[in-house]
Amino acid sequence: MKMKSIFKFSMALSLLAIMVACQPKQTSRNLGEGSSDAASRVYIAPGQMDEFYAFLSGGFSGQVSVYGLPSGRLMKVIPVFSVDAEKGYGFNEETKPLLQTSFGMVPWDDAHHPELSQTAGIPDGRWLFINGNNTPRIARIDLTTFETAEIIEIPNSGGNHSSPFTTENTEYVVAGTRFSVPFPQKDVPIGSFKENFKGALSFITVNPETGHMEVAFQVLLPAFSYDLAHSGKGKSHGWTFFTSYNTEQSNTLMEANASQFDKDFVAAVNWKKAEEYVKAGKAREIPASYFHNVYDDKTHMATSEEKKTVKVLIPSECPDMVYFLPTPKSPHGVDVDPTGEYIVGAGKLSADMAVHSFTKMLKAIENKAFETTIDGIPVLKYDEILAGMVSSGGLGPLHTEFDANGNAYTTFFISSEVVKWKVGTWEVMDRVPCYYSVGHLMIPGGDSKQPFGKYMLAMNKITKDRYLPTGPELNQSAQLYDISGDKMQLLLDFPTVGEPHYAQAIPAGLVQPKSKQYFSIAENNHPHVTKSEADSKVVRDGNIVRVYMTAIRSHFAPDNIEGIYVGDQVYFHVTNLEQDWDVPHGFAIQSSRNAELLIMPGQTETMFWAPDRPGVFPMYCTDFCSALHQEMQGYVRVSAKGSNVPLKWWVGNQQ
Ligand code: K7E
Ligand code: CUA
Repeated sequence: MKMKSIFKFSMALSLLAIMVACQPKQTSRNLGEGSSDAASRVYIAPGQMDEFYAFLSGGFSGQVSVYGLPSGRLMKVIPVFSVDAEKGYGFNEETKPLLQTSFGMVPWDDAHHPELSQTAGIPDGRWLFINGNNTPRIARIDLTTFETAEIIEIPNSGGNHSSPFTTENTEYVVAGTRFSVPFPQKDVPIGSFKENFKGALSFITVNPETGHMEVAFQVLLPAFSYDLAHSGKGKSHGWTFFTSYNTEQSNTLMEANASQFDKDFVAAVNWKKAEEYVKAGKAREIPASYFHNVYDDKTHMATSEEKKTVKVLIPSECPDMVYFLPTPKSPHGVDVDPTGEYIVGAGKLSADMAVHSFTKMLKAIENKAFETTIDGIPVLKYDEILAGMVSSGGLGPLHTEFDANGNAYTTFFISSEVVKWKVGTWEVMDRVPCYYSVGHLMIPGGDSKQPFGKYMLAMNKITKDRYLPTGPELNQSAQLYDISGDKMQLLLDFPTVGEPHYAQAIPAGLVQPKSKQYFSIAENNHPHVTKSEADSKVVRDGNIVRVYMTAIRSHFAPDNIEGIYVGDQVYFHVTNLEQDWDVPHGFAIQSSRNAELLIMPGQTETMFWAPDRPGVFPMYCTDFCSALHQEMQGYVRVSAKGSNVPLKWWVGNQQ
């Protein structure tokens, strides 16, 4: 820490250079790679703010974490698919519906790919989408509140991995199934994979005003594993590209059996054509069950709706809608360069990386240069669509992002490095090691039409000896590189929350001015809101007791309650009356089998409590809100069932 304060002074660099030069080689603290020069470039002085917001997926944590770049400072963890006790997410009554699915409430998921909404192909800072892989879902996070605003379940899918990857104007986010499943889902022998299983690619519309999602249609493809996707841009706007593996259609020992063929496919879906078919009534409306959950900022509640049908397009009935682009070998990522011309398929078992040309693809379609047809889907001739090969010498390519200067950056998992290459000439420009086993990488705006560039973040699966050991489980981590020069330079390591698969980053100025500070109490339409302390009350209806409670620095009203009985079902509807930034109040009561509430200014949240024994139980505010926060407390008296204690509540002397 002492080191850091030195950097406050402008002479820091030369001073440090002298110090290092004067010291013997064996220092107690090795400054490591990049050292002083790198440190100054990621150092954000206390009180200063970062240049970018970065949103990292939490992988199996089910959450999204928000970091500042270049500092790597963690600013928030946004709960999305997993319940989060810190924020009461999925514990309070208001957010529980967000986690509803056709299987009931599913309190966890595996969150992989954050994707910012775009306007004209450029991240616009309105929303962040992310897929839930395990119980197929897509979530939308509102970037004015940094909270999950909506989750939609994806029907007829098993593992929503190639998702959400928005189109140029956020017309759609997409969802391709990683595990093909019986279509429709039913009890069949697993061995009947080839006849009964299918792979659905879903297109989900996003309302340009509200952001609300709706499954517009699904395209039914053969039972392959649809791994990743990216939507076209510029000249390829109107198409979305999905990689596939297991075109062998095996259902066991996949590590060997799904690696037999020389090439698998990139499925190119012309979604504008698909829209025409839907309009022309070509879609089959089939029964389905999936949930659509929306949080409302005025009622401060989420509601769930079950959807019962979905529109499905069958490629054999809809010519010209889907093509297969042969791509070596079990491709993982598929990435489209900023011009929209080049489609990079990262064949993870292939030495070289095939880049397809969109222009050549259109020509091959026009010339009917087809190798064969699978279930009505033409397979284009590989040689006719190939733009070039990137021979990097790297092993295990996974993902590619782009900068604004015509360069691409690809991660190699096995050789644990990022390789920079020139789009168009396919020439390798630079390579840097990652510590270790890099998966995704991210450049701010690096999958958009206009990369913001400057930094590249590598997300590593294995960290081995990079941090102090923490038992058997070691953190995953991110590494920040400066890419503004010819050579990439490692600047910073920082540990992550969960396993980040992908990330997005955006200049702070596109998000920061819209950040909400509090909710208007006047506009609070929660059905159980209490808009002033005078309105606070306790209402009994049979064994259901509703406490209409307010919170303001530094007391609850009421803060004394009597006449609650064992067996009652108590709902604390707590409204935070504050109308100021950064003044949440918390709420907790002894023995509650719930998390706390964390109520933002102007918001109402509800805790359910079922007292199981007589006594007097304390409740208190959990968030240090003022000098008298510790005094923000009260009592609830619980009496035996059938006893005669009257219902009473008060604060101060107004008993
Ligand atoms: Cu995008 Cu990790 Cu889900 Cu590759 S996946 S690493
Ligand atoms: Cu309210 Cu502490």
